[in-house]
Amino acid sequence: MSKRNFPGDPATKEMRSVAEDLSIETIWDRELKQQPHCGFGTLGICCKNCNLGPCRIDPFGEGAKCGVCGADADVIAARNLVRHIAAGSACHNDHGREIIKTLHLVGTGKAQGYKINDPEKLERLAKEYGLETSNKDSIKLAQELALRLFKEYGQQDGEIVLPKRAPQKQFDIWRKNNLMPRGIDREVTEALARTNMGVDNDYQSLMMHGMRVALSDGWGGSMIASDLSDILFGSPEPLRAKANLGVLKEDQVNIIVHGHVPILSDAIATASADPAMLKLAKEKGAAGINLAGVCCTALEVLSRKGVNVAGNFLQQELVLVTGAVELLIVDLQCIMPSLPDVAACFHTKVVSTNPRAHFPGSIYVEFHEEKGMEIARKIVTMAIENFPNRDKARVCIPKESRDMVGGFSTEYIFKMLGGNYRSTYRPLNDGIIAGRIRGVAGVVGCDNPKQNSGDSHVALVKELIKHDVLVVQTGCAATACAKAGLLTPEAAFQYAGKGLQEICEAVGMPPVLHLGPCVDNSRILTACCEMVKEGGIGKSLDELPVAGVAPEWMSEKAIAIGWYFVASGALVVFGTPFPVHGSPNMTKFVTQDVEAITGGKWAFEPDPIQMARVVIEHMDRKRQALKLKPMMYQ
Ligand code: BF8
Repeated sequence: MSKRNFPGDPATKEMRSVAEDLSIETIWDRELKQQPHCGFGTLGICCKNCNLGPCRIDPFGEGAKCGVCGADADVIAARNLVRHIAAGSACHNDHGREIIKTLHLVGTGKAQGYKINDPEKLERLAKEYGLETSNKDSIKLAQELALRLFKEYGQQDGEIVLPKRAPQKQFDIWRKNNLMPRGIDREVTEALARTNMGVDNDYQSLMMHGMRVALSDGWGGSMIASDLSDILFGSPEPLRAKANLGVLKEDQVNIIVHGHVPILSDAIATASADPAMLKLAKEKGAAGINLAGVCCTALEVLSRKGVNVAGNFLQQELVLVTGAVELLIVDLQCIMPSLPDVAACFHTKVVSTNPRAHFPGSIYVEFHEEKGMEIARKIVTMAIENFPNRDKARVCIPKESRDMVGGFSTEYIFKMLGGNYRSTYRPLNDGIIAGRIRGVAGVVGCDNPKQNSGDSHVALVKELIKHDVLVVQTGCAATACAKAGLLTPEAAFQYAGKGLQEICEAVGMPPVLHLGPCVDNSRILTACCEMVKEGGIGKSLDELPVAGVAPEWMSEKAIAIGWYFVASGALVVFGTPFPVHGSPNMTKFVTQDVEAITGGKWAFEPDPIQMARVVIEHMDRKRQALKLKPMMYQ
């Protein structure tokens, strides 16, 4: 193994060295070539929305203070930011749309290999949407609910339904400030229209709409995606698995699922366990079929099927550098265009599957739910048949993988805290009231070579749990901490403060709860609603001692998520700012002024220990405002 001092976990370090020795370019090499990153882009003050430009604002000297059309730094930064929010929300909302489509196909008997796995949740959701549920079987209800949800996507006026889950005070804030999403697709479309040259030229008005777009994601598309995924693929319950590149197996056919939408990965998981497939694998000389995942789709099949996680965002190329992957199957989102080039250095096949996401150099096998199992078996067969092509001499699988527990959900937290007979959030609220738990922090988002390649998450989360902050996680941040062993009950004894430790011990839970992929950030919203409902720690989300942090964010989806939390009353801390600092007014709006509107606001802090400080101080302020007891052990 190399002695080169790369950041990241041990398996990442090892495989980066291997990649370097093989002259395989990875994200870290490309990041270096981009330095220094464009200053105007970083500050958010370049505009290419029309052909009068591209324009840029001089933030320091005597140069241009507005673009050719007259837009100043405030308008340019706001327009750019709203477009980021719209793009991120569109990704989540489109993900939700895909799952509604599957629900509809199940409801019309056309989806091969899919069924209703959680009929009670289906009924609950149908009732929330005002559907008559009595005397209807799940299939009929699935069809009706799918049509109702499609309608909400295309709705032009009124309000979407799920914000009703929020506490009344929050709901009233959204109504009073005209922040309530009217339809899911409508808000994204309007964002693109408003940010055209010469439409909305007021940065505050633009940002108000940006928040409405983000809310249509968090309380709309993402929440629908999470609920329907539970209904179709099963509501998660905690299960043990492993995380990091060491989950690959030298003697088995290794198949990696990568992307986001669980429709495909669920079918691949079923096909990989098919006895006929296993028999074929043995005939080809393999001891079995090993399915593992990368990025959020990994976390979908982890949460429901206990499939191991091979890696997070930054490790997607390194998985291939092991030389042990027969087939990488991708759908969409967060998939590096470089993957077919890395795969071409080995025998690995890359199969792309979604008509929205094409990858030159990959084999395209279009996925349709109507023939889901048939296509999944075809892809798994391609992987098995590729096993004899593996060059064993080039295989290098790091040993490193860590035990983890995944599969927590808003509903399971009820059961876990209260037991089967007295499902309740009471012990969590009591823990906060008594000063055993300081508050709850969502540590979420991507890993980024600009930051510390995953190390920031680990340092931040250790610091938070040491100060009795219960941490909930999703996405690549969760994988980063899983790789450091923080997602096990045992981690409480090693890293948590005494108060949090006592709660973890009593309940038998880890100090860091894995809530799933990024769309499941909506579970954090609903868990916060349950905390308010349980009583004693405030009447709305902005009164709770909670915060969201994304130390290494990179995706526009992260901006959308952060904004739906801020619009829902939370403090959100990003490791690096999104591009607004070229506009002092926008910077003030996002870090201060917005608080008077929604109760939430942004902070930016690169150092993980300082980041924890910002969160802890915020929680202490909220605790003081609620007149809660001082922390029990600090
Ligand atoms: O949606 S955490 S790198 S994989 S954007 Fe992407 Fe970021 Fe990972 Fe999932 Ni979320």
